[in-house]
Amino acid sequence: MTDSCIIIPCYNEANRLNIEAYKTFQKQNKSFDLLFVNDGSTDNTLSVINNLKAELPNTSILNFKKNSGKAEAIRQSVLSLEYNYKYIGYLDADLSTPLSEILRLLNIAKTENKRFVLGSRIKVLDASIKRKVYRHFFGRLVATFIDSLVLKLEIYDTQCGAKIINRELAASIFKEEFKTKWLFDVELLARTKKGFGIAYCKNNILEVPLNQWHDTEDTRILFIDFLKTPFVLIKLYYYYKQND
Ligand SMILES: Nc1nc2c(ncn2[C@@H]2O[C@H](COP(=O)(O)OP(=O)(O)O)[C@@H](O)[C@H]2O)c(=O)[nH]1
Ligand SMILES: [Mg+2]
Repeated sequence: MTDSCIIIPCYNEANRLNIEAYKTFQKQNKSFDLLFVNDGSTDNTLSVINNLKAELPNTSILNFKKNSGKAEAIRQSVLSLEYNYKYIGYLDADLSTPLSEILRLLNIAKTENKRFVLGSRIKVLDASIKRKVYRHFFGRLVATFIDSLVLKLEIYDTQCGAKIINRELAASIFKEEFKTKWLFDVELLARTKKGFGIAYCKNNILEVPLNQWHDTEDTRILFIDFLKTPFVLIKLYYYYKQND
């Protein structure tokens, strides 16, 4: 057991999981534990991750019979973790953010003593950030509203699926059920701000530009959920509104 655990939410990932990438990385770097969470998949994700676990060091599995969505699955996983972890993280199963990058975020959290480290997809010359043009465009539009309407923390990218959070902070911000399905990362930040204040956020949250992020072909997000985004943002605005 290490001092950090990275949660990998999996919903129908049997064909998308890059087994070799997980094997190669985890055998070479035993820097964190991996927790694969199967969230009521209807394909054979469970047997794929069971096979993976048999070959990988520091790996465990949580299996939910019924699908409850990424936010709730990660919440339940965080709440189930042992107290001896210092850091908890999560990462998309398709490795859009590679494992080497989540390790870099973890090391930054440790050396810079930060409690919430966010991977950020900023397209700059020497980074390899590949997102389809329409996803980049809508992603930036939503991100702009998220920060200017809900958070007001000057965060560029809340929606990247790679995060590292100090365990004590995580225990507090994952305690209550989320109000939304796909914007729970925003809720985590809004809860940090509401619970600990803006000065705490400025000192303890760090956004780190990723060197590599590659979109994979398909997505589990339904078009209908995407259409609902403006209404969800308004809901979040009213729910987490503060006098600041
Ligand atoms: N636990 C759980 N994870 C999910 C669910 N839907 C998607 N995910 C996971 O969330 C991550 C991101 O999903 P993806 O479809 O790649 O979303 P995108 O990259 O934002 O388009 C992947 O690890 C998925 O397996 C769900 O219903 N439950
Ligand atoms: Mg993806």
